[in-house]
Amino acid sequence: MRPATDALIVIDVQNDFCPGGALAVTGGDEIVKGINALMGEFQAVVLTQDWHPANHLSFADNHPGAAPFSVTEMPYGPQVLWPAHCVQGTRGAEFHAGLRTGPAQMVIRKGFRPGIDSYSAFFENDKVTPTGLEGYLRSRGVTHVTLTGLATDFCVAYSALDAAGLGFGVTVRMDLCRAIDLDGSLALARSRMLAANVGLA
Ligand code: VGL
Ligand code: ZN
Repeated sequence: MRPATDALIVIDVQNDFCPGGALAVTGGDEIVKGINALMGEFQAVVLTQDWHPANHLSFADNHPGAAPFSVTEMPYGPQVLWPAHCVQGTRGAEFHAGLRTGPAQMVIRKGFRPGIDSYSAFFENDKVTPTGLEGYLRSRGVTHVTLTGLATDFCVAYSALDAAGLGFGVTVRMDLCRAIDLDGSLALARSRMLAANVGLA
């Protein structure tokens, strides 16, 4: 068992990010067994859930004429326009059926405001609106986070970088993550994480 100061954060292991889903990540379902096993080592386990309203502005469908995976400018900066995914209350937004959810004490939902996306489990994409996860972890005495889940180059990497910026020790279990890899995004995420002193295990 790891010390209570080390929390496992499982990012977005949801149907829409698994094969057959609306924004499927190659091999997204391959990591479920390993994550389930890892949960047994941690006293603090948090799951995150991408949780968008149908009118979310990160969806290409909500920008007439825009192609999925194109980039638009939002008030807070550039934003990839995704296929609609993880819509609140739909099957696609549910956790993968094989994921153990019982060991988690906390489920944090993000991306629920129509006008702003939230890749990170800590801050929305404007980099200032908090999700509340930092306060939850600090009040439990957590000083280190271990990250797994989907997708390596978006929600996992943004969460890792924010956690490091907040002063947490951070390890990303790369073997228990899978990437979207859009235009070199995986290589970029990897180098940014290394530069931020995130441990890639
Ligand atoms: C994610 C794109 C859009 C992720 C979420 O979980 O990495 N990526 N929404
Ligand atoms: Zn999303």
